[in-house]
Amino acid sequence: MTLEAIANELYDHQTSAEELEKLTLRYDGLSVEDAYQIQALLMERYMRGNDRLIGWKMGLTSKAKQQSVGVDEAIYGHLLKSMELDSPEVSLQGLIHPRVEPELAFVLKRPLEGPDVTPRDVWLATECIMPAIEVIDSRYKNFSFTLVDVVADNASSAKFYVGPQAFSPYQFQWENVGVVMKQNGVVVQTGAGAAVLGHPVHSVVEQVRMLSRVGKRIEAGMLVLTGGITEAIHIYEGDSVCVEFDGIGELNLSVR
Ligand code: 0L1
Ligand code: MG
Repeated sequence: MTLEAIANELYDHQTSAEELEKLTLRYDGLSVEDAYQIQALLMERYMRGNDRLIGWKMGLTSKAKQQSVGVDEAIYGHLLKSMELDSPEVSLQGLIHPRVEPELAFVLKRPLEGPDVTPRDVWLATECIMPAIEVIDSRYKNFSFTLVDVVADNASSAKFYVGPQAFSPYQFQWENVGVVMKQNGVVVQTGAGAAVLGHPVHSVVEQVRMLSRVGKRIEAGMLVLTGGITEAIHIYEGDSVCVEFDGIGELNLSVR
């Protein structure tokens, strides 16, 4: 089986919302580098259609999430235009077993590249920070995977919603911004920006470094979803999810 054939298999399952067995149960010897190549081929397939790359996302950025998958590194994925929700409503159609998590999105005004990027470079290149909700959806049975599987599946990316209000990068100490997530009025998760690699700016640094290993960079105008501030929660038809970001307002997502 070629990496291209595996990417096509994932494409078919992502677009038909049908679960599949883990790749690592079926194909021997896939490396994390192979998995990122599969991810890139998968994204090229979407972009050969009418889609385009609008940003990047970091995943597994909290110690708790890394432990639950048994890894000690964060991962990245591509964000395509088709994943962006233009209103705070998500349809379950086309999704398998979605979960949502609160995130902070960095929006860049200048490109960022290279292995030596620092938080200072990120601040200089950041136009604004916006609260967001990511809808993740693993294509694997029971939402169960290894590092290789989840990287190949574009880091479980499915949909995301970015709130309408942008904030100055200097307005808050983002690691201290608290988050309360409610599902149908009941508090289900709490966290703070520090859950994301100690500070969400480190997530953008890591994203740039990881991309530099494959000769890529983040372009001006793109956004970076920096990683879940809390654990992700399962969502069901009719749910309403409210995420209160301390000092910067709330986002409300309806599930249809
Ligand atoms: O956005 C994320 O943190 C998802 C990373 C992949 C792990 C998962 O699906 O929970
Ligand atoms: Mg995420």
